[in-house]
Amino acid sequence: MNKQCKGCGVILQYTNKNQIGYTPKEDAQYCQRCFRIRHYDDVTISMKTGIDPHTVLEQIARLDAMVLWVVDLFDFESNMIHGIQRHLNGKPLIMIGTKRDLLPDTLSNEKLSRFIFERCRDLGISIDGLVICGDLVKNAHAAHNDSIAEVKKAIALYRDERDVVVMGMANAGKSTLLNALLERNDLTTSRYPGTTLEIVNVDMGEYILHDTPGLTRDDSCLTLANDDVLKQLIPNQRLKARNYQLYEDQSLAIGGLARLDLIGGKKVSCVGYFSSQLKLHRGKQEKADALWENHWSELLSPTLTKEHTTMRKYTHLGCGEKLDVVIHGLGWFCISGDVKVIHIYVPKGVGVAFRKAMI
Ligand SMILES: Nc1nc2c(ncn2[C@@H]2O[C@H](COP(=O)(O)OP(=O)(O)OP(=O)(O)O)[C@@H](O)[C@H]2O)c(=O)[nH]1
Ligand SMILES: [Mg+2]
Repeated sequence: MNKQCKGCGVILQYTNKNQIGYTPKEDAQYCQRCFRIRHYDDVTISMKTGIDPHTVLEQIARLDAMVLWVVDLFDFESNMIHGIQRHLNGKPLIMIGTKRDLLPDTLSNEKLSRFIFERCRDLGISIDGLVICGDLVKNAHAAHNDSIAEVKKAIALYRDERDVVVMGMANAGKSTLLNALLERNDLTTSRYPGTTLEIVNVDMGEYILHDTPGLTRDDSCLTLANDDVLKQLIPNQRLKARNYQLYEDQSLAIGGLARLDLIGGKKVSCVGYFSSQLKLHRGKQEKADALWENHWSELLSPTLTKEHTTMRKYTHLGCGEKLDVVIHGLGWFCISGDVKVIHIYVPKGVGVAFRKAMI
């Protein structure tokens, strides 16, 4: 009988070293890829774009289960799945916002919840409940962390004799959440998207808990970046607000990845929320083109591509009370003040969203 890898769900095979599912040992519980991720943090075969999201959604739709929709709070915009309800055949849908520990602790959970419900409403997404979680990697069961207790409460409230399926975008923290619920690190997790490859069924006694492969989107930096750049994009510690007070036209470059121009303001506040491993360069807007031309991929690094890319420009007029300019998979700027025109330049293919501020 076909045996599944306990960590990623792939069917184990013993013949082809270069194909997923390979293990040399017939009695192994994990494939060699999982073994290497778990012991050496080394992904031998990247499956970042190798999983078909439509098939995964169809498999989820067929399950008789309530849904825990895991959403990375740092990468909230690209974790949104428009029309998610359509795919779920009326299953109860609870959003689990993860990685709360990466967001500034000056942001209260109340304010964050308000933001999430409003943003979902604006995007036409309706959820039955919300649990905000964080610090699940090392401190899931620490006395101060009630995340897992809250998730269990939500399961008890909505399960109604059904099973439970955990779904969401790749890298959102689904398998980490399952391990925390299980209190065992059975499922393979990694900092690279595309770790879980097939649905994994975990017997919880009263019900089956299904882990699922993450969905991917083509317009996220997480999908487009190579592994070296990925390491720098994904924050590994709490975000520090990078504050800029601007009194004239200015430009901010996030390495060689993206550029923000703020024009026509006499007093503008701009706060960047990006991984601390990324350098932000601030300068006069009139010199920004030359800086980009002459220093792209050297001073301005990392970059998404090796070639000098044509950047796509998005424009927003004014910023209302407070506006977030979000770059999918990368982070966001929060802008307030009397700015007239905002330009954001991103490599072709990368998505941008403008939203009412989260923080
Ligand atoms: N800071 C922080 N990181 C987390 C948390 N939960 C998960 N992560 C990290 O997020 C990354 C992805 O976690 P996984 O559990 O593998 O994510 P996944 O959703 O199962 O990913 P796929 O299987 O690729 O779809 C790993 O580097 C985790 O350590 C959390 O609560 N806080
Ligand atoms: Mg996973």
